[in-house]
Amino acid sequence: MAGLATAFGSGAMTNSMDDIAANAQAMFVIGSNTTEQHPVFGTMIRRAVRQRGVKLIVADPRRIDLVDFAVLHLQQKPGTDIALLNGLMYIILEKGWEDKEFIAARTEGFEAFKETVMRYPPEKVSEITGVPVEKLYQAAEIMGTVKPMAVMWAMGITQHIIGTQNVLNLANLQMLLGNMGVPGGGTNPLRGQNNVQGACDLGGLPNVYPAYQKVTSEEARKKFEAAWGVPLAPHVGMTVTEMMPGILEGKIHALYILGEDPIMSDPHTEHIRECLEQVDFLLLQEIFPSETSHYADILLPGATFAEKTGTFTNTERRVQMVHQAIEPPGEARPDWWITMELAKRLLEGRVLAPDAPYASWEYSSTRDIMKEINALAPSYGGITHERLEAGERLQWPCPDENHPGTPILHVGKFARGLGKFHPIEHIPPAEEPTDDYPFVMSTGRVLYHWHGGEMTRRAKGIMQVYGQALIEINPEDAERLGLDGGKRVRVTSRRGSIEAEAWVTERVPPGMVYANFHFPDASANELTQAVLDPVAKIPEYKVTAVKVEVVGETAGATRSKV
Ligand SMILES: Nc1nc2c(c(=O)[nH]1)N[C@H]1C(S)=C(S)[C@@H](COP(=O)(O)OP(=O)(O)OC[C@H]3O[C@@H](n4cnc5c(=O)[nH]c(N)nc54)[C@H](O)[C@@H]3O)O[C@H]1N2
Ligand SMILES: Nc1nc2c(c(=O)[nH]1)N[C@H]1C(S)=C(S)[C@@H](COP(=O)(O)OP(=O)(O)OC[C@H]3O[C@@H](n4cnc5c(=O)[nH]c(N)nc54)[C@H](O)[C@@H]3O)O[C@H]1N2
Ligand SMILES: [Mo]
Repeated sequence: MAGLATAFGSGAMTNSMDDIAANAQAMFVIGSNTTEQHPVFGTMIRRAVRQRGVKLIVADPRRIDLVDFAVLHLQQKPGTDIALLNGLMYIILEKGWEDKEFIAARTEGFEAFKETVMRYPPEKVSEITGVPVEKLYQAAEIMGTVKPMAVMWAMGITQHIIGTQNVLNLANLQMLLGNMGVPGGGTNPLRGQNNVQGACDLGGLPNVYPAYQKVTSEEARKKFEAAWGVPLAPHVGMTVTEMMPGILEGKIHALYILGEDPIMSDPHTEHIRECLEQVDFLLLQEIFPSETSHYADILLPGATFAEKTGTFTNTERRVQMVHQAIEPPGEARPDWWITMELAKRLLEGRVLAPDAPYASWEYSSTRDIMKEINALAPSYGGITHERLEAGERLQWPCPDENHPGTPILHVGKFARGLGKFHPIEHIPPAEEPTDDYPFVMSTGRVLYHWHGGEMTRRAKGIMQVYGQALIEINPEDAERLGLDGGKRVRVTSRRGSIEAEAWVTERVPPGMVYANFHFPDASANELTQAVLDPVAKIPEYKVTAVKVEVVGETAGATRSKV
């Protein structure tokens, strides 16, 4: 839930959910299992389709539930989104459906981009992606003629070595169509953790201070040094995915982990075990004795969301108040309080300028912390507890007390001036199927569980509905392997092996299996590998080459539908 130093996810929605639900005429959902992972917005999308006849296109290697509401399902092979998008943009250009006025007035770099796209004719794209040429034409026609179209994506787009390029290519698509800065359009990454947006906004990243002020900017550094009264490092820090191997390289000696469960959620679990065994000191701040707690030297009990007061910033940059409903049990304390007490002890005698306005670490509540945020993070300047308490629905940027907040970004102008087209070439995933590992495994979540399952596996009702890991496999493959529906499978990659019950289902195409990381005894991360996107440092969780074997009978019959 906290996910503070996380490398996952990127950017922010340019449009709000209400706006998209009310104004989009077409929607393109790519790499987002919206009804299971963002059920509130998923419901809004379904309603828009049913009540307003919105044309929904879903691009996902799996037949997810949202496909039932789509006019078109593009079922690309995992890791081929660049080729897919280039192919669609090729057709849009071929037919003259691009927004010439928008391109001329608001963008740059179009010619170089066009040159690249023109190397992706539909036949070639169909070969790379497995999507029939005819469907490419149908999709391009909807995109080119139905305006505005909103694009939504999630981890199916970002968890690749080409995650950043996928995102840039979706921005290319929306600029090409002139769908930026308008109601019902935009580029809309659906953020995952309930406060991952807030954590990034407030500097929970290695390269920025609060409100994305760069650590490498001398001006920004001076500003925060003056505010906090301590010297600050002028260089970019490490992401989680760099810290873990950093332990074995002798670069990292101690870890302070708040609300992350790397044994469950980081790629290649065996490697993570080795790293956590090696690290000299591990301080873990948790609400439960998680799988990672076995490696902790000290466990500090945090209070849960219901036991503390503060704000969460959601996927559409909206800051929301949450009030304490119950008392924390035992010695549990709110995370901010624990961090404050640690900081006071660490900084004793070390603050150079004790008179600096925020040097003391004296906060009596999150209201005090918000005042500091208002003063130091310009986009949060006017988002006060008082206004939120009064019921205002504020989305940043909201620079001052009189500002109403900003529901849509980039109206009239992009943050950097002109929007830049980026030429993007297809790069295959790091691991492709071979004779030894003939299946592609993709990984993700199910509706009923939350990541490592530390919270959801402790809920009896949920365990009654979904009580063990299931591996999704296509009926054709199941038959070929001799899997009659009542058997377990062993899935093996170059890094490890898991055994679990198979869920024989048309949700996955032949040649693909889908696994989750909700259960420690069969976590997909035993198999995944820590290859990273070079920019965002996000691991390629969505493509792993595996083999699948049948291992024997199970007691109960396998469900065909959960
Ligand atoms: N119930 C529940 N809800 C959650 C969470 C949870 O654990 N449980 N976690 C939250 C968090 S932190 C996050 S980040 C979000 C994640 O939300 P999502 O990203 O929607 O969820 P995922 O299950 O990771 O996978 C998304 C989709 O990507 C598809 N996919 C796989 N490979 C590819 C590919 O190569 N290209 C494309 N285009 N698609 C591909 C998968 O088939 C899947 O349908 O969910 C949030 N919501
Ligand atoms: N194979 C595979 N692996 C993945 C992904 C994937 O799609 N496939 N997705 C990745 C993504 S997008 C994400 S976001 C990560 C998520 O990975 P994690 O962040 O590790 O998972 P969570 O279960 O959300 O949270 C971790 C811990 O926070 C604790 N916690 C909850 N509330 C609080 C609180 O208020 N205070 C404190 N101190 N602790 C709290 C919970 O008990 C839990 O053990 O997983 C990543 N791993
Ligand atoms: Mo996430």
